[in-house]
Amino acid sequence: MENIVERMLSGDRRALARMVTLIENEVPAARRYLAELHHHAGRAHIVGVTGAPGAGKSTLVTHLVRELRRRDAKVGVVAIDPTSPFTGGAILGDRIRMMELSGDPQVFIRSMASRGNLGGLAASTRDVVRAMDAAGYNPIIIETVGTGQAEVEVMRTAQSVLVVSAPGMGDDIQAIKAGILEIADIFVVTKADKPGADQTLAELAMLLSLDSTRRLHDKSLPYWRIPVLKTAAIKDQGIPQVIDAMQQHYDYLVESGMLANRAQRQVRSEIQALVLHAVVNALKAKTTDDEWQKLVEDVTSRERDPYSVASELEERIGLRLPS
Ligand SMILES: Nc1nc2c(ncn2[C@@H]2O[C@H](COP(=O)(O)OP(=O)(O)OP(=O)(O)O)[C@@H](O)[C@H]2O)c(=O)[nH]1
Ligand SMILES: [Mg+2]
Repeated sequence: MENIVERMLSGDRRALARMVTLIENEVPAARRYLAELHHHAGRAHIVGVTGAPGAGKSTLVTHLVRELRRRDAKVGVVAIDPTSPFTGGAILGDRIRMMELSGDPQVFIRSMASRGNLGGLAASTRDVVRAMDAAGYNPIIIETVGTGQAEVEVMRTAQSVLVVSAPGMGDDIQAIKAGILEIADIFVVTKADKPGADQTLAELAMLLSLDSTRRLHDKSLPYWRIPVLKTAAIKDQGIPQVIDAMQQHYDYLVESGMLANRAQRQVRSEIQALVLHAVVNALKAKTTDDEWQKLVEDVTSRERDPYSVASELEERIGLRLPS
């Protein structure tokens, strides 16, 4: 069998699909393949789409992909945990619409379950994006539900983040106030065919004007004014404008040097996370559950202190010389 990496690089979709499965299952060989793929990645524009359950993210993504295909792009989509408990019946229709797109050889769509730990999801998303990027997909869109810590973590992989809200979801604005404003590069008010869209638009514009003073502090840098756009996906309205804004944001990132900056920050934290992961695994391999229990009890009862216990374990995995 020809090398899976070579097959992927020559455009074999089944090889890419298999690679994604290897990544999701955390198969050790995936790491070796990813090391090779890394040298071929770095060309794709990575776009995150996030927002409350049912805000219209998948519908928007489906229409964005169609428009990108009209513009002749080869598009990748990673949908994380698309089975939101909130929208119930909508999910199936949604998936079917996305499946229609996946009949197109220039579109690669993959859903990923948001099981496992926080860091784990962010790491596998990053690796899946790396694989799609190496395979020539550009842009790559990541859809995540909600505004929790896991999603914010996943959104770090994205270079441009679209925050989606629908009219008449008052909680949405609250969620945005609670932190998502920090990561938004573009706002999209979906379902503009419904009443209340203009009010949502006005509320967002208001929030942004309050926030803009903070962003203007460094006058030497080019300034990105966060656009607030509206779409009515079911009427196919507003979609090209969203694609244009994505492209403009990418250009801004390149011109301001932010793209390179972000890439460096990410690489640094990725390497740190890999080392940390190895340390945790080494610790697990060298300590039994009973031992852990005993150590925890000793510290809790104050017979021992956490520092000397940590020193002892560091010695055991070779991080510290015996004292
Ligand atoms: N009227 C109207 N309805 C829309 C529009 N976009 C999406 N919807 C509907 O809103 C519902 C939710 O849309 P989705 O695209 O599944 O939303 P989502 O944010 O991906 O949902 P989750 O992934 O479950 O969080 C569906 O019933 C869509 O048909 C729109 O532009 N106008
Ligand atoms: Mg969805």
